[in-house]
Amino acid sequence: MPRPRLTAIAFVVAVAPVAGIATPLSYLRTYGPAADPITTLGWGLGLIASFVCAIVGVLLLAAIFRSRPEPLDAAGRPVLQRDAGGMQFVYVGVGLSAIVLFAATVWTLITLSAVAAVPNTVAAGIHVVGHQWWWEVRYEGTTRSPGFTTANEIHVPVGAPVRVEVTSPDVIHSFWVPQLGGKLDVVPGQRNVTWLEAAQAGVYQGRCAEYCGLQHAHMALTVVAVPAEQFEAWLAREAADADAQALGALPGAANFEARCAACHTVRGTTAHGIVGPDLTHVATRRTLAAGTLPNDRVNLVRWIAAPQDLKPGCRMPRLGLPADELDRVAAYVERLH
Ligand code: HEC
Ligand SMILES: [Cu+2]
Repeated sequence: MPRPRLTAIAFVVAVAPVAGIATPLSYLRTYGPAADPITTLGWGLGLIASFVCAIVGVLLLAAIFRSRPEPLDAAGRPVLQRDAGGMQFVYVGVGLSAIVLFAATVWTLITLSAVAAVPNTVAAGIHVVGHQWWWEVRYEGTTRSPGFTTANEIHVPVGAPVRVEVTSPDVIHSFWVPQLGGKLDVVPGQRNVTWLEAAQAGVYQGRCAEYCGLQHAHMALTVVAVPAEQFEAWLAREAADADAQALGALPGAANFEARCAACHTVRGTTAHGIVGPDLTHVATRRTLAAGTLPNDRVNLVRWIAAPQDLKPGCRMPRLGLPADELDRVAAYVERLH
């Protein structure tokens, strides 16, 4: 093998694990009390397992290479040894393994109980519905803000727990934001509950973690953690209806109503569809179609023109809009902030 390639491989082997910790989907470094105990446990069990492997390896090598003089009888012939002893090592080994495994079990149970129970007071309650292949996100109403529905992007206040309840109308999905919490299966006919808490402001990545059909790989979600005041402001903005009057005056309003309203809701207008994501404030989201595309004008036009090219099999059909209508509808959607 040529030298540069060897160097490259060595580099990847050495750097990948370190770089891996820094990737947004890595669970090797987490950012909050719903996830940290799991990470600590993971590293702990990993270290224990490595240590045990090392000890066993060393003992094995010692047994292989240790030379013992073969016992001979008076005439110089090898003596057949029936029982050379050594069972005590087996007892000691089994005993030590049992202690280590028992300790690991207890540690696991303690970790589970630390992360499983939702804290008594939470800053918000969210109901997440896993659809093929996007996330509907319903914020429960509070005394400060009425409930509302959005999609694919969850906002949370920094340093406060948020309760997350998950359901599915179609197949099994799994809700996973590795850096903020454990995985939770999303099972039709079942309400499962977990929680998230971000200790630091930031944007965290989530994924569907249970294969759920063709576009499973394009079923991402984003969690945006911001200081409490910013979170309250976001809640108020998202809970507000769209400005129906301003929207109604846009040239694309009638086209949207005719082509899109059967599947999409824009609160405040006559669009009440529930097949696809609520679009009331879609222009404020970072991505389109569950992380498939960054949300900008070019991608919005591409998406509306040909969702089946960008996310084949998704539940938004190719609508075949003529170019001028496409432009008007895109301009309308862009105003949904
Ligand atoms: C038959 C139902 C249906 C129709 C009609 C429809 N959509 Fe969709 N739309 C969906 C579904 C389902 C999704 C989610 C796709 C996914 O991410 O898998 C979606 C996603 C979207 C998204 C991305 C939303 C987000 O939160 O990321 C936009 C924007 C959008 N549609 C705009 C439109 C516009 C504009 C029209 C009319 C020209 C339209 N849709 C017509 C079903 C529909
Ligand atoms: Cu999935």
